[in-house]
Amino acid sequence: MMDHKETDISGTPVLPDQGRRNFLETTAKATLAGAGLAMGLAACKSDKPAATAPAKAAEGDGARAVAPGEFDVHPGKLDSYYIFSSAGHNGEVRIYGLPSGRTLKRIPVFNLDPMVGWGITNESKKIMGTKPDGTLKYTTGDTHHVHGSYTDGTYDSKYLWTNDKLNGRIARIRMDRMECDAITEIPNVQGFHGIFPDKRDPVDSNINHTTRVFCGAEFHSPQPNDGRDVNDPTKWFALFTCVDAESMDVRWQVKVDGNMDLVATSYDGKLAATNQYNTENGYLLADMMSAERDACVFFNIERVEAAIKAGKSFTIGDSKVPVVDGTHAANQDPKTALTCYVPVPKNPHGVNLSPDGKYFVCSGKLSPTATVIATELVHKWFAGELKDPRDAVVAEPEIGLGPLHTAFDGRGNAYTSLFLDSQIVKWNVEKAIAQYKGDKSVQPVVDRIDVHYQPGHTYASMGETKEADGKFLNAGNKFSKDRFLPVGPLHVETEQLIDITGDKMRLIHDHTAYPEPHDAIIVRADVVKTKQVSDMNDFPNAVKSMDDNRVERHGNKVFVYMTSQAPNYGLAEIKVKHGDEVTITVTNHDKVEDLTHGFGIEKYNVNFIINPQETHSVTFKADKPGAFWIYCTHFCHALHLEMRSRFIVEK
Ligand code: K7E
Ligand code: CUA
Ligand code: CA
Repeated sequence: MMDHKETDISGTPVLPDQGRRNFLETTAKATLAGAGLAMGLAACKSDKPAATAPAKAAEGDGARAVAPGEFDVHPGKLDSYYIFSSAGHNGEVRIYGLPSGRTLKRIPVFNLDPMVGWGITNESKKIMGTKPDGTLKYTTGDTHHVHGSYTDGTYDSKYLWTNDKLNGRIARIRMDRMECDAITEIPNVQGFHGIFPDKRDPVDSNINHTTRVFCGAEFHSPQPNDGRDVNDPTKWFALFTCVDAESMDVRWQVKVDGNMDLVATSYDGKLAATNQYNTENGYLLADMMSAERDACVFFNIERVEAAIKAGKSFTIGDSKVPVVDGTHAANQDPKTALTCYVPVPKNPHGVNLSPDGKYFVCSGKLSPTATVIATELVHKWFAGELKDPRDAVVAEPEIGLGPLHTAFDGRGNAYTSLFLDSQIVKWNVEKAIAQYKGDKSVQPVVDRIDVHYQPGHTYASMGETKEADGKFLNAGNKFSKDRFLPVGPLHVETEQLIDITGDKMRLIHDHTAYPEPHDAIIVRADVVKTKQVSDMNDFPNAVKSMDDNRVERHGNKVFVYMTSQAPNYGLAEIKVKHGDEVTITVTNHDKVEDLTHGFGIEKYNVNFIINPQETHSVTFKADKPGAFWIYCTHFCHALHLEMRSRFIVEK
């Protein structure tokens, strides 16, 4: 649309982004070369499928351009999809609407959030975890992946899970409220990266919903990590973990050779897969890249659990979690093996399952390929009917430079993000299989589109379910550079929405994201069911009646019970003594949807909200005498400014 114009519709100069893309590609390669990757990339370069690939897509191609307004969501109209997105080292989970790209919510999880009061209220601190002195154990986190619970192979709108790569924790979000309700710290792991719920019970196939969540660990660490072996990384190893979807308890772990990056699960519940980039067990970058091939490891879940039942497990340090041995050495016989290591080209990244459940695709990263592994053949290997795990590979098309993650449209096409090429490449899985079988006339790559710039994850609407609908694809780009107004050194990131309904991909628009999202899922709006007004009875500490407004003293502990109802707090004044430990519990009696109140105390660092019919509490020390206003921080009423109470701390 803007191809031959120097200004866009508003008269703003348009930058020649194709050149920019090439520039970035060069710098990215130079940077990697500087890190010792020159060899690998030189190989990539010579293997570049340019000769066989169709001409590069020009984003501005007039014939395919998105018409102005084609995907607009007009004021008052609702989006047709939700995106549930990770937020990276911001530690939260975010919700956007599609196709508008509008931000709908930020759900604090591993981070502090004074708007909500996350990490401030007693209820949220209990979920986040505290030290013996009552302060938070961790206040940071790094979310990379968000996945939803499944029933019958598609989202059931019950739970979301996300990982904390930084402190080895898994969090659950209940989707009726879109709030975090549980966080579990996983023992003896570091670099907890990939996460994926199962979709069916591996033993009882009548249980056709999520019961377990699998967690990979990217970094090797001493086992246990109590000061032993700190100077001998050759003794370190990594554990694959299963967490119970309901109780959020850690069920079991598997010791592996190598490491675990991303995770995917089969629809029959029997297999979990994880890609490994460090089969070398290296602890220096050069060592992690020394082997020509790494692996995609498959876990036979039923056998792992049978081995634990049979008592073939051990424990590590203080952890009571049973651990079984999934290393090569302990799993030589396929018929009893817990793990199957399928070799793939060196240092792969994401692993994703096709919506028909037939293929796991490992993206090459350092190799310009994607590796297609047939689910059925992995089962065959475990049955002793396939000699070499590598024989489970049914295709390995060359698709471009720096493949990271793959999404699917449910029509047999895969879409892989190419970090170095700054593109999304569309390729056909069956064509790739035919080519691998020797048919030289087929070309698996069917389309490419430039994205801006350096994409990490790409994901499609309902793409990780049996209901993949092939409508939208999002490219989460790591560099935005010239796509938005500059705002100082830190750029916002670009999420680019792409129409994948036709043969050719079409860029719909850029939306911004505060750094830095990794993976996300796109869920049809009608699937998601939330509740806008809570039930007061769900809060055990609710101050249920206006008559219950009171201050109780037990020694130097003071308990304040109060209500809020626009535009009043139940107590106009709260009196305590200097040095008291004060617990204030507030119940919002307003029943009207969207009528949230805030609760802030001047100079006391207290700030949280109470949604309709909810109850929250805070505990703190009255460590300075004086009079301090409590005020409502959340706009609720014409008399919102007058909604106040006095907190009196007597000398
Ligand atoms: Cu590729 Cu952590 Cu899913 Cu980032 S990971 S992009
Ligand atoms: Cu209550 Cu503002
Ligand atoms: Ca490697």
